[in-house]
Amino acid sequence: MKKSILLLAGVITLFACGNDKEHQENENKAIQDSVTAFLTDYNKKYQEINIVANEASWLTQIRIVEGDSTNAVANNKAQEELAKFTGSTANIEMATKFLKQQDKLTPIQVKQLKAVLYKAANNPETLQDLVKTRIKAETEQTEKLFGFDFKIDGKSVSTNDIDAILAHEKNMGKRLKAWESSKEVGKGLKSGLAGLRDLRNKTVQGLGYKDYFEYQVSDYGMSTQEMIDMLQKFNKELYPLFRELHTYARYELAKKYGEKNVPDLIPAHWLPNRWGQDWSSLVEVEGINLDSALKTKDAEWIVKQGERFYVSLGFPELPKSFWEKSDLYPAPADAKYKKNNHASAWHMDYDQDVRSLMSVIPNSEWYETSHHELGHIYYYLSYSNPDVPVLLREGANRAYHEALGSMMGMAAMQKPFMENLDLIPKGTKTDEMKSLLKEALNYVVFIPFSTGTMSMFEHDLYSNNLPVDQFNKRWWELAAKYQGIAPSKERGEEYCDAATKTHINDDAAQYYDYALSFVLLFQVHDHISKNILHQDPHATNYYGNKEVGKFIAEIMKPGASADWRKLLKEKTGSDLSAKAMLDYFAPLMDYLKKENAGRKYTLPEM
Ligand code: X8Z
Ligand code: ZN
Repeated sequence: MKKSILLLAGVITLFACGNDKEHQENENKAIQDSVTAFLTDYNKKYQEINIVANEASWLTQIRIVEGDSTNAVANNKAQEELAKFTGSTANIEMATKFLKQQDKLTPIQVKQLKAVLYKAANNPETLQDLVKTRIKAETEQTEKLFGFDFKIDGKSVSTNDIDAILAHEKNMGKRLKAWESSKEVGKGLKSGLAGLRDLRNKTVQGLGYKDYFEYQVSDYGMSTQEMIDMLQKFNKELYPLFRELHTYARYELAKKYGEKNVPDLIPAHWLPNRWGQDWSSLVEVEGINLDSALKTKDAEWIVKQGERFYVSLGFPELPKSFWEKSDLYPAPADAKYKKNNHASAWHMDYDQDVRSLMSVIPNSEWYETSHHELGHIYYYLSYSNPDVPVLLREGANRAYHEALGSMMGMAAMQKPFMENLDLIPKGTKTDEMKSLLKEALNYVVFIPFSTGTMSMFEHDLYSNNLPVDQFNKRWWELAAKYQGIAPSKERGEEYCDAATKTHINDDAAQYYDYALSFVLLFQVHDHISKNILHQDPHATNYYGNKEVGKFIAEIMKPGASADWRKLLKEKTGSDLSAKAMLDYFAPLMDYLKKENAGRKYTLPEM
């Protein structure tokens, strides 16, 4: 008897459970349907408005004509429209309301709703006037930066001209002039930067972010402190090697320029890059001279070669419109306009309209950069598929977007790859340690710049409200501390050397993306080399390997619908870590210690 009562109770419970479950499922379905309706509409409008906004923005970057504000005015209007939509109170309220029931929604719905709120925070309707002012200030800043007429001895020069001087010129006077000329643009950007800092902070404070730095970092699902800790960790891990490189560079540069005194801090104009972020052209590896090999090619070959590489891995050819609509080469010297001289990749319509803005000339810098930009382009194309809603057509995180193209650029500069392309004769005997040194002067040297000088400056700027009369002082304090470099003479507050770096103006509070991307790219490269190619990570040839292509495409395809941490673990078996990068450069430590024996180290041991 008892048994049957129990049994009956069980049946009733089960029945009730079934009912409950069904009820719950119906309720969830109803909510999910309303969310789908909202998101379908949002995605469609977001895409439409972005097409107009991107087109307007594109024009302001490829054609900057002094005294002609047509493009700027049109751009401001288009950006305002986009801001009006993304920041609309109605959209914020809907997304917030739906997110209150997030346990009833699908993960991809939750991700999209969060993306709606994230985008809204940059443009809240409640702060419409502020947003409008910020948009105008941003357009003005970009025009000033890229409309600037760089001059040496009164003669206009391009940034490519300046870079060539810094890469090759041995005459110190000429180097200094080129470097100083490259910093003139900062003067006119200082007040704009201070204004933008305030406007950017105030807009995101509207939706509860402490400041713009915190806002940008939150895109990784991290707090400011977590990001700073991670950056410092990576910098610390690479520091012993950087310290050796710094010592090596001081002595080698002094030798190269015939300077008897080896300075404690490297004079900024001694270095082959305007910001000292890449010192690789300091070393030449006998037998591998990519720059001279590329002299026999033209600029178009460089970009086409990038495409051939991706196609060889199984990626599609670039859409015809890429070639028709991109702006890939420098403006002619006598052009009546200027263009943005920094490389970028554009996803115009969140679908197949992809473009790149570059100023490619046939040298190793642009060879690498072309691979980098095409990495963005193939990422765009990969996630533009029906499984990824428009709102999530972004990288798994921003660092992924930077990493994959940079990885292809690095792979395209390894010896077996270049032999395969006949960029160097097959069977060339080379000094492998020298090659590794050259690579370290690029990838390792970049870490203190990106984690330190750039990121700490922007953290000070946005989170600590750095006073405008300390911008330049702080910039050089950080450059000394992290990069071990210094200007040749005191640079007062009339300058704003930080603002000569593109990203400080138009990609604010995001430069750590690149630091993380370098760490990430070595992690992914390590996996590809060892587990797919079964080759030494120092000497790989990705070319034509469809397995490698498949692996990269699998990372790209889900875009931001993937959780970046899970994806990394799934794909490489580890969390984000500098281990692969450290392993890669480990053989250099002993070599450099020997080279540096008897030399004075001027960076602290730490
Ligand atoms: O800005 C870039 C890319 C933009 S898509 C060309 N990079 C950083 C820089 O130039 O400062 C690539 C690596 C570092
Ligand atoms: Zn990039």
